[in-house]
Amino acid sequence: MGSRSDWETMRHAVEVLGRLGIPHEARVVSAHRTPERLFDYARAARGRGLQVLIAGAGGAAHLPGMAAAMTPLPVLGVPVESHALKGMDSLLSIAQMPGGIPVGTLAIGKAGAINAGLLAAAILALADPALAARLDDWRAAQTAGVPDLPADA
Ligand code: RP5
Repeated sequence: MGSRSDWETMRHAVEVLGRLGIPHEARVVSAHRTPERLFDYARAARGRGLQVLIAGAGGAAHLPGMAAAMTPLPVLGVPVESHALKGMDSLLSIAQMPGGIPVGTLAIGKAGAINAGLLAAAILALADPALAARLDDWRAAQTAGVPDLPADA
């Protein structure tokens, strides 16, 4: 994530990864304030054995696109809700990548962070049957947890 201030959003991705038993790490890496840290992190990611990057940032959110430019790994972008423009700035700056360097962009805020975790899990599950089974169980539990009625009778 681009800042510690993004953690309140990005912790939801981390919670999903933890719940599904996926090894992960969380780091603050800013495209603007720590560009060399971003370069080092993205360039080393594949060699360190990372398989998917989730990049969350707000405002002029260059982080996911810059990360995607420097690694062949799939990069999932989470637009963090900004104060001034409610995350529309984040969404557009993450989603509107020029053809050639993709960022898989999720929804603004908490829902996007949760879904980034789930989408990362689905990508990893393609080559991990045990994780695929855990993801199936998670989805079945979610389905079972949806009540029929809108309120208690
Ligand atoms: C971005 O600027 C970060 O991703 C964050 O969403 C936003 C504001 O950062 P702070 O000023 O709160 O550190 O780079």
